[in-house]
Parts: sequence; structure tokens; C-alpha cells
Amino acid sequence: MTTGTSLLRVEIAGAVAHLRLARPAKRNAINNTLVRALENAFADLPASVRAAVISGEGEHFCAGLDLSEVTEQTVAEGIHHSRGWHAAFDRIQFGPVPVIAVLHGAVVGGGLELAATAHLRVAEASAFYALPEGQRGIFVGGSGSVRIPRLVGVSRMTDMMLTGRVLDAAEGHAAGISNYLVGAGEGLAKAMALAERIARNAPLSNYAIVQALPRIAEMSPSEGLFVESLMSAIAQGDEAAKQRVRDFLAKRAGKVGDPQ
Ligand code: 1HE
Repeated sequence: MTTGTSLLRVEIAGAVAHLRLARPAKRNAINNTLVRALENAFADLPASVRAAVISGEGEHFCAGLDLSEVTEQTVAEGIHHSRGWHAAFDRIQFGPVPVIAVLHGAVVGGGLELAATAHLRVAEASAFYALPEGQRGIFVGGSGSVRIPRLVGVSRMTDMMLTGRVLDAAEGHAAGISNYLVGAGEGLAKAMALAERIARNAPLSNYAIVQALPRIAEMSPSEGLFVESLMSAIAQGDEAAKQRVRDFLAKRAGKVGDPQ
């Protein structure tokens, strides 16, 4: 099934949704229409979808904020604009399913913010990462100051913003941006294979991983351990978990390391 808008194509095949930024002439720069389309697409994912992949059409993943939309903004409009990105990106990170981003070419500014919102990132060798906000006289507004340091650390992000430093795919991988680094043109197939694998997990287990894990990581150890106990008991109490554990004990399920 193919849906979406002219700027965001959504294809659903089985349990995996593939969302493609479809504005290659503008290097997939994110304008207000595209940010709303992302928000709506994640809000409207059918219940049959168990994992999602985001990629970009053309030579680049995403050139960030559409700069043509910000030149005439007032301060108040700027705040609303940024909060609109936050709402959309929260829909992605705290939506119902794990999300994998496929990165190639420019992953810059708001494009890196979008990539950091996904749960996993597959980068092709062409990917490069930059935060040109410093150069443009602006600041990150699409959740970058919250999400990007959690991948690369405040120090590296400060360097990228102050100096305009560009990380290539290998440097980005070493810095913690990508989880998987693959060759040219291999990113989508890798991400789809990961999504298919993830989609076979128990849905409640995936939900706990994307919803509870990042929140627990922000809690004090005492609160985190308490919430962990609740989440783990809820997940274990689900029939899907009980069946999987019974299957393992009856030697009907694979061992760690078996081919998936
Ligand atoms: C754009 C944008 C954009 C391209 N907004 N129109 N982001 C940036 O500062 C990145 C700016 N873009 C670039 O540095 C380059 O475009 C790229 C390195 C990404 C790609 O270069 P290239 O040679 O393949 O493409 P190009 O010729 O520069 O651009 C093609 C067209 O896309 C051109 O428009 P055209 O009408 O002349 O064909 C560009 O103007 C247009 N284009 N990028 C608008 N970003 C929520 S806060 C987030 C804050 C930020 O994201 S700041 C970082 C913004």
C-alpha cells in the first residue's frame, strides 16, 4: 500500500512501513508541510505495522530546515516553529514502533536532528554530518540539543556547531551516530532487513525498548530501577513473552547467535 503526500511517500509492505522524504530537488530540506506530513504519518500508522524505515530520495538524506521559510519569522513564530518540530519528532521517537533511518549524502542540521530521533541508524559510505546552524546564525530547533548529545556527546556537538566541522561516514560511525555502516546503495536493504527482524519481536517488548529504555536512562538510579521492575513484569506477563520462553525451554526457539 502506498500513501503519504507529495513530499513524503509512505509504503507499507507487511509489518514494515517505509517513509521516504521525497523532495530531492531541495535535498529533502524539511519545510512546514513535510514536518506535518511526518507527524501525521507516524500518528496514522496502521496497527499492523511493527517497524518503520525512513530514507531520503536522491543524493542526500536531508539538508535540514528549509531555510527559505525562516527569513521572515518573528521570535514568537520561531518558538512555535521549533515546538512544531518537537511535536512531530516526539511522534517518531515515542510512537508505537521502532524506527530505523537510512543515512546517505548530507545529514545536516535538521536532517541530523531527524536521524537522531530514529531508534537506529544505518549509514552508507557517502553519509556526512554537519550542524551548520552556527554558520547560518541560528541554533538547533528540532530537538538537536537534546537528542544529538545523547549520541555524540556535548563536546563533539559543540565542535560541530562552533567550527562547522563535517564528519564523514567513518567519523560519524566512530562518534556514535550510526549503528551500522554499509557500502553505497546498501543502506535501504540493510534497514529493511533489520526492520523485518525487529518486527518479529513481541510487540510489547519492542514498545518497552523504545518507550521505557530512553526514559529510564534519564531517571535517577533508584527511580529507574523501580520503573524497570514494573516494565519487566508487564512485558513478562504478556502471553507473547510466556510463549517465547516456553518455546525456548522446549527447544523450539533459536539460541543466541543462530542465523535469524
Ligand atoms: C535548500 C536547502 C535548505 C538545499 N533549505 N533550500 N541546512 C543547511 O545549511 C544546508 C544547506 N544545504 C547545503 O549545504 C547543500 O545544499 C547540500 C550540501 C545539502 C547539498 O549540496 P548540492 O550541491 O547537492 O545542492 P545545492 O545546489 O546546494 O542545492 C540544491 C537546491 O536545494 C538549491 O535550490 P535551487 O532552487 O537553487 O535548485 C538549494 O537552495 C536547495 N537547498 N538545502 C532550503 N536547507 C529546526 S532547526 C534546524 C536548523 C537547520 O537545519 S540549519 C541547517 C540548514
